[in-house]
Amino acid sequence: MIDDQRGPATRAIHGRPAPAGRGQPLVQPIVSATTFAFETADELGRTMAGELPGHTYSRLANPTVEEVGRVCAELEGAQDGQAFSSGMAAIATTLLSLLRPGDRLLAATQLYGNTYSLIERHLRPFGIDVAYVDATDLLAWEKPARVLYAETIANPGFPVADLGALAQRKGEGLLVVDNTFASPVLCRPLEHGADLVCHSATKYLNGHHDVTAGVVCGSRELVGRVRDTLTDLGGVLDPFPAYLLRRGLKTLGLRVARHCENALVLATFLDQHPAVERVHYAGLPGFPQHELARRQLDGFGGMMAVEIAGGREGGERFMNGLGLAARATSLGGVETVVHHPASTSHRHYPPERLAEIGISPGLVRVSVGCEDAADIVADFARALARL
Ligand code: 4LM
Repeated sequence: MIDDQRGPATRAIHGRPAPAGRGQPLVQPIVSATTFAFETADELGRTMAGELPGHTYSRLANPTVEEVGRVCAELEGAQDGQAFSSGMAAIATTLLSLLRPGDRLLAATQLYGNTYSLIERHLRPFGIDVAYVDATDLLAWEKPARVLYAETIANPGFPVADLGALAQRKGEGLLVVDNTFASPVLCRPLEHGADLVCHSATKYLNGHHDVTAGVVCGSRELVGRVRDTLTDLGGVLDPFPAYLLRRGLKTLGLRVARHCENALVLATFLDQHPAVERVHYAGLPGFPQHELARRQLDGFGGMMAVEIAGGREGGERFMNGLGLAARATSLGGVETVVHHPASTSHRHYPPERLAEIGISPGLVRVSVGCEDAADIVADFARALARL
């Protein structure tokens, strides 16, 4: 962890101090070159070997992409950060760099669907010993494991992982946390004892539903290990989306504050509506882990789920009645979107397992955007009135 007294909005806008010198570009330019030329063959060889500083080939390192890693590291209070071509590339590369056949992976029961299928379809067949435990069952996390893996606010039911308590139970293992739903504005897992933090930067970090990217932050040593694996696997971010992501990051503080404000207004409205059976939102006093969320997060975030009477059919009718909110998968952008986890983001889970982890067939997930709160509420009120 590094000590930086600046607030998250300042860190997101300014990143790490720029190099000294007059006439420096205020924003990071797009360096589209895949390869870099040197005066001598020896210089090229020594730079590639890491003996001299500099760039040689963009799969190994690219200045525009590096800037994203630096800003995210700054936001997470990490020594180092690395950008990837997607959140899944970040997660897969991280887990493959840390685990070997025979190692145990202890993972939370509620995870994004493709993280679950990465574990089941790829890591388990390669000889990783996988066990799932409820994020809230702290005793279960005491089993020795090489890697402990959880999401800060889990997708899609939102149980909040007590990161400090998990860190105390990790023993010799490494705690890896997917911080996508919280964003570093609301939670910095390294402050609670995590070793590595992953993000789907496709969501809040970029924030505009127009870039697919991922990020990993942590100590120089661990991120270096992940970066070595990335060089072999190749899931690198391209400089053009890296530029957009860097631009999106500048408004992260503003956007997350607005997402939180709007979500609390919408959750309070839905919670009192007779057609809504249940609202899952960490900011509501009745949420099972409201106190933990209050302690660990600097805000309750923009994600919630609602259960409407009538199961899957009721949920679909409700979704189809919305006008402002888009029916779309993904989350964390300025536009409000709704989706049905059981048929989209979590379709990889067998139905009985979804039931076990509390994801009902009618659950509708809402990613509350940055529109005017009154317009979002009016849209949901109209859709509920039509049921
Ligand atoms: C979704 N999620 O839920 P890329 N980690 C978390 C996620 O929610 C996601 C990823 C990683 C959704 C996508 C369709 C907690 C994705 C994967 O899509 O590979 O950037 O991130 O709707």
